[in-house]
Amino acid sequence: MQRASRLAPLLLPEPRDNVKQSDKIFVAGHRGLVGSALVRRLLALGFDNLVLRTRDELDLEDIASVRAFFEAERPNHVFLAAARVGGIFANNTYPADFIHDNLLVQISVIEAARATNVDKMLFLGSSCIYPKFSEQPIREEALLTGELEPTNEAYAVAKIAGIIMCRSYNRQHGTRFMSVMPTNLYGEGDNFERTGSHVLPALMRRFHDAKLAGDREVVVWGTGTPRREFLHVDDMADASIHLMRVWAEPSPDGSIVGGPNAINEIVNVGYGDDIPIGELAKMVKETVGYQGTLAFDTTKPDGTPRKLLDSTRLHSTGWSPKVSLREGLARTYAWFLENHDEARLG
Ligand code: GFB
Repeated sequence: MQRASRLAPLLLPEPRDNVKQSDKIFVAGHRGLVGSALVRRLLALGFDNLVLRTRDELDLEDIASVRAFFEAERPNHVFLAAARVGGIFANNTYPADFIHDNLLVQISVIEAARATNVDKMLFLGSSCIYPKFSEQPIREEALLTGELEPTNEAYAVAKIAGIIMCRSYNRQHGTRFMSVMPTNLYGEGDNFERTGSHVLPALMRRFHDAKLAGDREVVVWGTGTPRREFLHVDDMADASIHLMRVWAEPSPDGSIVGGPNAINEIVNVGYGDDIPIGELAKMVKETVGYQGTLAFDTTKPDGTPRKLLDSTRLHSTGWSPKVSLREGLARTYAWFLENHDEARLG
């Protein structure tokens, strides 16, 4: 596959006004971890002309319903934050669901956005769709240069298809559909169920339950040696809105931020450093106040050994993260305690 930087656009997107506070913005997946943070941040920034639909109100996998919704609402901009997501166990156990559901949502929303002339759309990829053994830190150019991590190959192929679909629509139809690649996200509104969740909320739930039950030991999956980078979801939301407003837009000197082909260039959104899972487990243990010991179940998969992102491209636009892991863990646990019943406990 040709690199986006060498892919000359067939049609150049028309420069349009930037994102205005009066513009209508559709946040697809607004009740999820990223979607709910996007709504909080957009409202805080005065973007209050939001159109939101729950899963019961709009089935994003239903192509005809999504098209009818876009025809009726005609949003100016879209954050495509809806997806079937999960941790290593969920991805490894339900690959058909991950590829089927994510492809359908992407096809429905991307095509409807084109057909109704959405000004700009931001699509969410993920750091786990880079090759398993990418050179660290991972640059955007690494996409599609090597074997994928087997445990989440189905999800990765679906997300890569979404990125290529956005690029293809931009080239053929002159749309402005951009893709960002977030690292592992966590925070208020996360999924805390025992097996299908990501590592950070899964461990927080496990230490919490063990503390209440007086268990002497908590099991951590794998060897604890893989390293992960964690970005708080409020930073992710702020970076996404920042990029939607500046990336591939004219800068004061008249150049296009990110270069003439920026709309087709993915942008990594990372925190900037990573830690071993074993270290994370100790930090979560301290946050929860659990006094017992850790044990590692090496029958469980480790997954990708490391996936630290190179976020130079994002930092070149003047953005940097604000929430440290220590602070983010404290905020997440406080939210969990206040919202224990609804924290998607499975
Ligand atoms: O967040 P996670 O499940 O997914 O992290 P990935 C998995 C790592 O944490 C592995 C270890 O090394 C696990 O062995 N781990 C330890 C645990 N204890 C636990 C636990 O209780 N639960 C979980 N889930 N892991 C995901 C992709 O990869 O990254 C998704 O599978 C998504 O598609 C996400 O893209 C961002 O970070 O390995």
